[in-house]
Amino acid sequence: VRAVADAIAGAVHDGPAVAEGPEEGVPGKPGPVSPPVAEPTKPVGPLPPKADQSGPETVSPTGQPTGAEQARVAQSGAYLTTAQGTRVHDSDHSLKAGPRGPVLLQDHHLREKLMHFDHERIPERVVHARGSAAHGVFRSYGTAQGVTKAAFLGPDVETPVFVRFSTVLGSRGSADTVRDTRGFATKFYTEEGVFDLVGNNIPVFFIQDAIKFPDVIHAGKPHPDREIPQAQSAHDTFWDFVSLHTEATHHTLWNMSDRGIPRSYRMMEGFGVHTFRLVNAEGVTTLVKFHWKPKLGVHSLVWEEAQIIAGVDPDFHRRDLFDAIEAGAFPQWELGIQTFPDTDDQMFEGIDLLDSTKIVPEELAPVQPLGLLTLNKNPSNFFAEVEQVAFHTGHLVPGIDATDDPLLAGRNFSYLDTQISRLGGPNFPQLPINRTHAPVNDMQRDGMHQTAVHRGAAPYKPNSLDGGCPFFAGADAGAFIEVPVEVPAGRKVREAPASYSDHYSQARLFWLSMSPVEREHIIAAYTFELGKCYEQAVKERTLAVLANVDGELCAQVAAGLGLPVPDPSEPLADVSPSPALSQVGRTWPLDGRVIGIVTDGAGDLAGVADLREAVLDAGMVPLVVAPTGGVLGGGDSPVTVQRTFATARSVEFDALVFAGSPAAGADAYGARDAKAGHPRPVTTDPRVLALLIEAYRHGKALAGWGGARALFEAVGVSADDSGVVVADDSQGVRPVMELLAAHRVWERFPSGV
Ligand code: HDE
Repeated sequence: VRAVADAIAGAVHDGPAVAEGPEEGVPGKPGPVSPPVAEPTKPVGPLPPKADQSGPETVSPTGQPTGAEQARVAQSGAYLTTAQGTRVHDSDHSLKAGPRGPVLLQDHHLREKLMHFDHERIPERVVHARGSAAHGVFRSYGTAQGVTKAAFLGPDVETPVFVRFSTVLGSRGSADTVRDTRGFATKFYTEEGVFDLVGNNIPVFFIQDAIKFPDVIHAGKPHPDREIPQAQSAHDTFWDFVSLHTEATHHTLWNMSDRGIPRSYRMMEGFGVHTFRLVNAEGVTTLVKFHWKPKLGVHSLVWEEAQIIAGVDPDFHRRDLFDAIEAGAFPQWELGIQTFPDTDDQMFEGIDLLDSTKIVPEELAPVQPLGLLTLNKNPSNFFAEVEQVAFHTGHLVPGIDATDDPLLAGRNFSYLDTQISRLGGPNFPQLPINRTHAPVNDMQRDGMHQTAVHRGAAPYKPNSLDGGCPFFAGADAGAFIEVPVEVPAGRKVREAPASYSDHYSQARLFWLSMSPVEREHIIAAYTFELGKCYEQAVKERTLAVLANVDGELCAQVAAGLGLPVPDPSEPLADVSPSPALSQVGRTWPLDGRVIGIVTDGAGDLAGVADLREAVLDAGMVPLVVAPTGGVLGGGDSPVTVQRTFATARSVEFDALVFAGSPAAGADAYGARDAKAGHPRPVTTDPRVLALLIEAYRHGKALAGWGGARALFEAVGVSADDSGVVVADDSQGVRPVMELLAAHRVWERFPSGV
């Protein structure tokens, strides 16, 4: 084989691949031909697939390796081939009748290559199109055994998972940091089949009944005539809908809060939203709500930051997740449940558990931890895994069942349905990322994109021709048996229960639970979004909605819009705040936080190197910013530059440290005059000033030594301000790291951004 391969390689590399070049400039005589493109390296096999990314065995009729081996078969051998496995000797030129002649239809390689390319795209998800994902493992504590018989929730059981995070409204190529709800969908490959927990980072939804889903999404998506704005709720149709359809008020308030602009997927909570029904080995049922709690805490961007990032780095969240996992800083979440007795009315403390616009405050029902999720592996191929993964609320395992939440019922229909058009047929469970890790023996046959070669003559039941196989399982053999709950009898109606008409009490509860800075952000968000609307009636109607939530909120937004403050149309709800809803006031681990170290490239480089090490030791990411790229200094501690004044922007850092030349003052950060090759007498580089001013405005910790004081003063930042550390050397600025535990310097707000 090697000899044949070498011979072919020789023919390609060394032999005359194209006929002798015709003469130039002679009419009727062909001109010279371009030489074949040389390979840059010697032939080697493809990269091995990452471990454990394949599904169970499928059967090949010819005995070729399948299942776990399939990835290798899809891409093996050192030589380029057609899809039929025929080796290709040229993929750069079409087959032509002479170098300037017409292209020949017999060129199968050209035809196949273009045909495949023409069909590379599939429809993007109708919602949640923009997302990114990672593999991981869920380790159960075993604490849920009293309430569920789900095997993957037994003590110390480890289950492989795949988690996809997403925005909702934007297209596949839209920016990550737009104001929106985020999806948090988890596929557990359990031994009893796949369990999908298809949740969001916001615990409530805009609508109570799935029949309204097309309405809310049509309102939020770009206007159908001009297809703008992309990935935004700041437009007339969205606000038109949510001001008319007031059950959306609670979710909208969450979107306008800091929860609508997360700092990172790693720093988001997740919620199952609906109430689910767990059943234990004795058949006893419990109603529950699922929660994911991030180990790094729940943190957000500020709005101006989110807007800047959408231009500077639209892949900010995707990059953050990928980089953290590549660096070994594996993000973790604890899965927990709130539990409620499975009463006939399915109410808890006056809260309707079947109404997905309501939460149950954690102070009334604490979240009880069940296990730990760790994301530890990035996908190998974005399309095959992140695009082709198909979640479904109906993918349940024994011990976990649905409730009669009408929103959940609609979802249980919709997720299966959507895959038919998105993934092109009914066989999407056979795609590697969707394959269950449990044995499959269904009687589904044929269909588009069938990849299995099923055996047997009797894909029906009952049968005697295949020996009766496969057999039904009882509960003792791990069958999924729907919990036989009583269904309330009644007339067929298109109605909702009376409790569903409470649209404001929990919006008010959320508002009252916010700290002053979080309230300021909510007011600013409403003022921004409504300020982007053109229709006066839409703005006025939204103010009428806000009047029923809180007078101060309504008055402040009205002031920003220059509109009168309406009176509430109903009494304000008498509710108690839930302190657990606020993101401010606690401290969190520092892992993976990004600290920019800005140097003029010539100053205290030993100090920069020393600080870099200290940041790394603390589990954070130091990024050195200098006037130009390359390596600074030399000797024992050269410093590699990661960002230049041209590529750095404050928004990618959680804190900035300015390491100037001792006593050089503000001028230390000037740009170099490339022509002269030496620091020119500077006025301070405006890009450095922008770094500093933005970081200050966004409540980020700042520090500096050796002239930083003068630089800070040049932009009106005092060394005595909260969150500013000025010292004599790199050792002295280290306390800046501790400031990150609170995420931001909250004392700098309200700031007007
Ligand atoms: Fe979804 N939703 N949804 N949704 N949803 C989809 O399924 C739908 C709802 C959520 O990363 C679609 O495969 C209906 C609530 C996530 O692949 C679609 C209703 C919650 C994702 C669909 C809802 C979600 C989706 C589009 C109202 C939070 C991304 C593509 C009854 C609990 C999953 C797809 C991924 C995706 C329908 C409401 C979460 C069309 C009809 C509530 C995280 O089937």
